[in-house]
Amino acid sequence: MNQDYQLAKAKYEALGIDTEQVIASLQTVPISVHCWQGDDVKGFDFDGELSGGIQTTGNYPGRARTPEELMADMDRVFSLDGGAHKLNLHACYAIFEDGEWADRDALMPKHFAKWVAFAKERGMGLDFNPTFFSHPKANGLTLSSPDEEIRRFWVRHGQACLRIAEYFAAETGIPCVMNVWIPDGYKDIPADRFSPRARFMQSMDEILGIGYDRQKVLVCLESKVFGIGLESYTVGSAEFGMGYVLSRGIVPLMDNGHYHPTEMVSDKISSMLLFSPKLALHVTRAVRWDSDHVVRLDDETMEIAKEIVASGRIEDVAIALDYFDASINRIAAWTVGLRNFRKALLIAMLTPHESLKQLQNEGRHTELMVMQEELKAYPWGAVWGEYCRRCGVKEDAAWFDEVKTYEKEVLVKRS
Ligand code: RNT
Ligand code: ZN
Repeated sequence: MNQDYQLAKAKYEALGIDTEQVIASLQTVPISVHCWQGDDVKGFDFDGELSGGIQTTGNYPGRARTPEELMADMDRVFSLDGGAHKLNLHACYAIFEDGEWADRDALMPKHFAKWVAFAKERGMGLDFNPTFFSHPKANGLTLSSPDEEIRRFWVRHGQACLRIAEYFAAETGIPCVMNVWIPDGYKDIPADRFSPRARFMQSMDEILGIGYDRQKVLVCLESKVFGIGLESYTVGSAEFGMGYVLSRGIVPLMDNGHYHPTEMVSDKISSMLLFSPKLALHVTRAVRWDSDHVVRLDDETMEIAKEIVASGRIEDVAIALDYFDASINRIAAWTVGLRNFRKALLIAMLTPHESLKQLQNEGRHTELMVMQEELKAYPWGAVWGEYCRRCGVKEDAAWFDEVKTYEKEVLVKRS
């Protein structure tokens, strides 16, 4: 056994933590990997601009242009992080064959058969997202549109996606998280804030109204505070989202880029878990705005992981990544964020939560702070190294050599 790991193991043992058990359980935590980091959220069904108030910046070479390229790139990413994964798809990643094409309201399971085969071969589950943006009918409002034809179109899209999510769950045998996020909102002060929200509520009810197996599909609703060009009003605000999910018994999804800058998702997790049996997260990094930068191992990332682990409810939390950086090697961007959240979970699992809770309960706040700060210097890196070795992945930046080779041999040849 590696000597660094031996020493670390003993150090954690003194805190009452069994690193062997931690290593075993970290491997089983699925992190849902977002396909859209690989191609700058373009998808395969339309050739237009990314819309909906989200943006990728940069034109680093090597963007995946086809399903085959995207799959190959994702395989690279999966091979560089030890542990369970899910593959997170958007509806716009439908794969059409033999010149066939279907609009969003006519998507069918068969348009995702190749993704299902990909996931099954790798023994992983699939998550899904209807795509309410980057479409000619998404120039204004979608599910909250006052234009009944447009609104109905997007309701049909949501319903079609629900059927596809059921198909994913049935095929893989793993429940599918289906997340609804709509970009609907206004740049400037609206005359009527009420009606779009009432229509969104009605549309969501119509989507859920077709019925689905709640054990197999976890429908989520992701709220947001604003988007680019949608600064003054967001239909699916935090209050709308919370009211809707709790009253309909679906799952809240919190994206940590979707709140005011001093609001912390880490502080919201415990409240949501008290009122909702399940919770879903989009782990991202907002720099000054919802910029979707690569997830770093920063304080909030670690605090989010700590809250998940300390709650004792990790099984009830669906963890997904959500960012898109086109200014750096996309495989590295994916991998850094994925490994970082895995590291954050490891650090959280190596924390003696019970004894820290006791210090809090006994009012020993000085000692609590001392311990919290001292723990930061504990040798979690040695446990990470051992974890990676056991998973057969590179423990340090050596993984980047593989990415560099792939860039040279594959990515730069895409133009
Ligand atoms: C947008 C939301 C949403 C998207 C993806 C592509 O602000 O975060 O989750 O990023 O659906
Ligand atoms: Zn998100």
